Amino acid sequence: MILYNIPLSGNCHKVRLMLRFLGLDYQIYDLDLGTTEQLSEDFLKLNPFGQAPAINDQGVVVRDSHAILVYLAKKYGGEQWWSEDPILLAEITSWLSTAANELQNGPARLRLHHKMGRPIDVKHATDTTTKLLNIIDRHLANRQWLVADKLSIADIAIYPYLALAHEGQVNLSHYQNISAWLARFESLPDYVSMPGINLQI
Ligand SMILES: N[C@@H](CCC(=O)N[C@@H](CS)C(=O)NCC(=O)O)C(=O)O
Repeated sequence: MILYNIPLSGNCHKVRLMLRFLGLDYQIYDLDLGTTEQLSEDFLKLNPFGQAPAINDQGVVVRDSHAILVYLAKKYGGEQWWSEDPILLAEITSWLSTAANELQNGPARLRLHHKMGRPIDVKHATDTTTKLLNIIDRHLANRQWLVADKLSIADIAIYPYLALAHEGQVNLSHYQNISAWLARFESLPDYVSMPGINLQI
């Protein structure tokens, strides 16, 4: 399997984590952003949106971090990461949507701004972040993991941009349940970090 990757991308880190947790063999292909390789004709054939991550699994091409998590869970992971129960499946999917929406438009966007200098609507991203963090912190008050009290792709989808939130000048110290969940996640066997993550453990 080949992972088309951007080293500093939290979205790519979701896939790197999942591949490690599943113990799968893979090669990393780092896209050269300096030459806008993500917009090259060859890469646009794999992902017309010109974004990483994408994978090529023996000819099966999947783009988008959440679609890749679903694919890997269903193909290689099974029920431990996923669920066939309609209610639990809906809950997992709701967190994948939160990762693609509020997490991306809140903490990830603030990181883009403060770390990479991208112009954004800071107030909107900050308000989105505050609302999101309060919701997740309350949700984690009486559970270890986001869904059904077991680790799933929901946790993997949410993890990187919360662990990187400090790079967007977001202070998580008063969100005690989130901090405990980050530490729990980072204690998992086969956990792998990325540049920018300050481990909570
Ligand atoms: N919805 C996509 C978003 C992917 C995305 O935004 N990728 C960024 C890196 S985090 C990217 O490829 N940026 C390069 C560009 O847009 O030129 C996913 O979850 O995979």
